[in-house]
Amino acid sequence: MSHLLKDKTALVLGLANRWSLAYAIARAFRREGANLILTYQGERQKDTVEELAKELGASRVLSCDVTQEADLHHLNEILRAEGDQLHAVVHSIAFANKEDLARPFYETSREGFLLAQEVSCYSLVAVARAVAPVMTNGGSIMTLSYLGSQRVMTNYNVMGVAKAALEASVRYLASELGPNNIRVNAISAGPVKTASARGIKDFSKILDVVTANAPLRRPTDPEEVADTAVFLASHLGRGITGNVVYVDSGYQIMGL
Ligand code: IMJ
Repeated sequence: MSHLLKDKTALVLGLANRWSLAYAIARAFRREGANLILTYQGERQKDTVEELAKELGASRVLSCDVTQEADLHHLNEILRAEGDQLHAVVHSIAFANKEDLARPFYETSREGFLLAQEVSCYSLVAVARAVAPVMTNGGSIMTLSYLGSQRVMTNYNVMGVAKAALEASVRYLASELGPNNIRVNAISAGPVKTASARGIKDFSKILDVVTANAPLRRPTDPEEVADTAVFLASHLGRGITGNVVYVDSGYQIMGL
């Protein structure tokens, strides 16, 4: 069996529970021999993530709220103190007020708009700044996106705008970190039933439409997203940066 991430250390941010895409990615990274560092946000998540970390065989679990500059500074210091370099970083973080995903986009408040941008987009920039100095031998930073960044998807609203900014941030970061051999990409996943999708109106209908019309005629499996993350983190992905890779059964190409 190949171990695509042997001797590599990966930091995974945004693992909340077993349904998280970050969980599937961490599992696949571990399968490929990576040393894992996980972060959680807030005391409420601590126990869950520590338990999953044990199960995954992660070497470290750190508290990190990406909206707090002090937390990112602390993350940077811990990574420096570890001594070993970092090779891969997975940013799987997004948030918008629930009301902003249910009412017309033009009713989004200034506060709600800025919150979605801060948590879902600016956090990638802040994380990149915190981790780049420890990626001394080059590396791969990746984030998760969704087609709602490019097309109007019902109720995605303020998140669509945040994902558009996130994908643009990927390109600017890739341009600036490329000379240090740090690659930056996004994986645009098809709809998956995660905690972030639960409670979203008509989510099963959206899944049915994708399944009926996507070239592969099936929904996106978290493990397909995770294997693409392995590829991007590994030597195999060495020529790819600034890209948005669709892992969506091909749905994105369809005009319907
Ligand atoms: C989210 C909203 C509307 C439509 C949606 C989604 N579709 C999909 C999602 C079709 C697939 C899930 N997604 C891609 C997201 O990025 C979700 C982000 C999100 C979800 C919540 C729910 C709970 C909450 N805030 C949130 N913030 C961001 O309070």
